[in-house]
Amino acid sequence: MSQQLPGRDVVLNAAETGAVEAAAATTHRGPHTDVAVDLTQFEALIAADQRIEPRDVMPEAYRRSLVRQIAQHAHSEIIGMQPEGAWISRAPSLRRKAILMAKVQDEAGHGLYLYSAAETLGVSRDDLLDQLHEGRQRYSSIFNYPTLTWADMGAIGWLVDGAAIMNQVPLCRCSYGPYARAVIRVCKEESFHQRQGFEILWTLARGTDAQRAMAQDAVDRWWWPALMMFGPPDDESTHSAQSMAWGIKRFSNDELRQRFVDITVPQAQRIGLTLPDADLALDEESGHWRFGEIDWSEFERVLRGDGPCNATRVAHRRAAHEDGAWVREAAAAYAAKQRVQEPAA
Ligand code: FAQ
Repeated sequence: MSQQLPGRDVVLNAAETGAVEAAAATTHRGPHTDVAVDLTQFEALIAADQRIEPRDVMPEAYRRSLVRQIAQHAHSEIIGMQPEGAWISRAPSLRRKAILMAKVQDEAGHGLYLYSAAETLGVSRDDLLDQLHEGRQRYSSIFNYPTLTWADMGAIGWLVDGAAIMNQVPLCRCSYGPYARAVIRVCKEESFHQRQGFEILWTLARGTDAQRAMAQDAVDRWWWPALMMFGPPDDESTHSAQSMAWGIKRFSNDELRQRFVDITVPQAQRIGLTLPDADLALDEESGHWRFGEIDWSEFERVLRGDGPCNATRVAHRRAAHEDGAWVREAAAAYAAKQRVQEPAA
C-alpha cells in the first residue's frame, strides 16, 4: 500500500503510511497557542525522511530545538573568529596572513548563513545576538581556549575545523531544509580550513626543533578540547534522543567523536606529531582507536562560563557589536532610502 502526501512529490511505503496514520490520530497543542496543531504532514515528512520547510506546520518543541542548535552554531562561528583573528597581524608571512584572513572571513560568512537559517523559524538576528551577549545562549566550548602561538592556527584548522566537519557533514541531511542547505556551504569551506591547518602543522613539524616543539605543544593543548566539541557522552546528552527522532541529528555525540579519533590518529602519525593520550590504542577487532577518559569536569567548567577565555570572548563580542552600531544604522537608513526611491509597481 502506498500513499501520496498532499502537495508533495512523495510516495510513502506501507511502513511510512502506518506512521502517517498513527500521527493523524493525534493532534498536538503548541505551548504558545490554544490552537490545536495538526501534525500529520510533519510526522509524514519526517517518516519519509523529507525536508521540513519554513511554510510547514511543525511542533513548537521542534522549532525551539532548532533555534537553540542553529543559534548556538551561528554564535560559535562568530565567536570562533576571535582566537584566530588575534593572529592575523602576527602571521609569519604575507601568504599565511592572506590565508588566515580569508579563513576568519569565511567564519563570519558561516555565521550569516546560519543566522539567516534561524530567522526562517521566526526569530530575529538582533534577538539572538542579545541572547548571546547576555549569556542566555551558548557557543562552542572550544572557543574559550587561548591561542598562544602561531602553531595554534595549525591545530585549530586541523583539529577544530576537522571536528566541526565531522559533526556537520551529517547535518547536511538535517530534516530542516534551510539549516541543511546552509551547512552544505559551511562544510565545503571548512574542508579548506582543515587542510590549511594540517599544512601549517606539517610545515612546522619539518622545521627547526623549536618549530617542531611549538607544533607539538599546540596539539597537546587542543586535542582534548577538540574531543569535547562533540558534546557530553551519549548517556548524558539531554537533546540527542529527540533530535535524532526528528532527523535533526543523524549520529550520536559518541559516534561522531569515535569517527573523529579514527580519522585523526593516522593523520597525526603522518604529520609526525604525538596525540597526548597514553591510552590511545588500535582495537584490531573493531578497527577503532580506543582513547582515554575525557575530563568532563573541565567541559562542565567551561560551559558554566569558567573557561580560560569565556569572559574575554563575550566582552570582546559585546564591544564589537556596540562599535558596529553605526554600520547597522547606516545600512538600515540606506535600505529605507532605497525603498522610498523604488518606483511604484
Ligand atoms: N559547547 O544534549 P546535548 C566550528 C551543550 S562550529 C558548548 O548533547 P546537542 C567552526 C548543549 O548545547 C562549532 N555547549 O546537545 C569553526 C546542551 O546545552 P543545553 C559548533 C555544548 O545539541 C571552526 C548540553 O550541552 N558546531 O567549530 C557543547 O544535542 C574554527 C547538552 O548537550 C555546532 O554548533 C559544546 N561543545 O548536541 C569556527 C554544530 N556540546 O541546551 C571558527 C551544531 C554540548 O541543555 C573557527 N550543533 N553542549 O543548555 C550540534 O551538532 C549539537 O548542538 C552538539 C551538541 C553536537 C554541539
